[in-house]
Amino acid sequence: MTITVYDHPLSPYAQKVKIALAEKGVPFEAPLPEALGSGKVASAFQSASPRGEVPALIDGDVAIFDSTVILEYIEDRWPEPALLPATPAQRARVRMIEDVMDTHYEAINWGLAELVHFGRGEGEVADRLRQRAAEQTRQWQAWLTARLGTAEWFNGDGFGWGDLAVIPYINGSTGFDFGPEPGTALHEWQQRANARPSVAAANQAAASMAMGGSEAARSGMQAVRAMLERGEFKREYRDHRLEWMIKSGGIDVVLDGLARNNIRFTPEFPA
Ligand SMILES: N[C@@H](CCC(=O)N[C@@H](CS)C(=O)NCC(=O)O)C(=O)O
Repeated sequence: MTITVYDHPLSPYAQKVKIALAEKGVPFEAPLPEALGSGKVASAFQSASPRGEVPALIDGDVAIFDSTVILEYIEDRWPEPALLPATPAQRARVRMIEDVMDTHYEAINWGLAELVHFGRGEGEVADRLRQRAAEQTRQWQAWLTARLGTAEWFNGDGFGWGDLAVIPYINGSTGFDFGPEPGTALHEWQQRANARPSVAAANQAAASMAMGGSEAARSGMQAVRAMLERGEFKREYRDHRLEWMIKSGGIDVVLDGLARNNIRFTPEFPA
C-alpha cells in the first residue's frame, strides 16, 4: 500500500516527514493538496488535516496530522533503522531540540517569508522585523551550536531525528541569507546533513518550487500575491507565529491582515 504525505516542498514540517521516510526506505507519494492556504480545504485532505496544514500522512485507513505525531508513528511503524537515540535522556534531548525548532525557530523564517514573499509590513515596521529576525536567528544558532558541542550529529553517533528536525530550518535561514557562517561547527554540520540522500531529495523538491527562482515560479508568486490581496489566500497566524509577529514589533501587520481578511487562525474541527 502506498504511503501518502500531503506536502508542500517548502514546508519544513513536511520535509521532516519526507526525510524520515526516506531514511527508513519507505516509498511514498507526496501530492500538494489543492486549496492549501485558502482556509478551505478539499475533503480528503481536510479529513486528514482539520487544521488545513501540511504535512498529513495517510497509511491505508490511518490518517495523521502534525509532523511530530507523524514522526512518532513512523518510528513505531517502521522501527528500523531507529531514528531516535537509545536512552530516555538522549531521546528527551532530541525532542527538546525538535520542539524549539518547530516553534521558536520556525516562527522567524515564517515571519521573514511574510515580509519577503507575501509583502507584509513596509518601511520602519519591515526594517524592525528584519533586524529582530537577524538577532533572534543568531541567538538560536548559538543555542544550537552549544547543543551540538563537538559531536558530528545532533542525534548522537549518527544522523537521526535530532538532525532531520533541524536541517529544514537551518536551510530556511540560509535562503534568507541568515545561514550559519562558513567555517563554524553549525555550518559544517549543515553541509554533512545536506549530503544525506534523504535531505538532498527534500532540498531538490524545495529548490524546484522556490519562489522567485524561475519565471514560472515568479508568475505563480504574483498570482498568490493577487489572491492574498483579494483575501482568497490566507496565511495561518497560529500559535508561535502570532507570538513572533507581535513580540518582534509587527502588531500592525496582524491588524492589517485582519482588516483585509487575508490571515486566518485555527478552525474548529468538524465532528
Ligand atoms: N505543527 C504542525 C505545523 C504544520 C504547518 O504549520 N504547516 C504549514 C506549512 S509550513 C501549513 O500547512 N500551513 C497552511 C496555511 O498556512 O494555510 C506540524 O508540525 O506539522
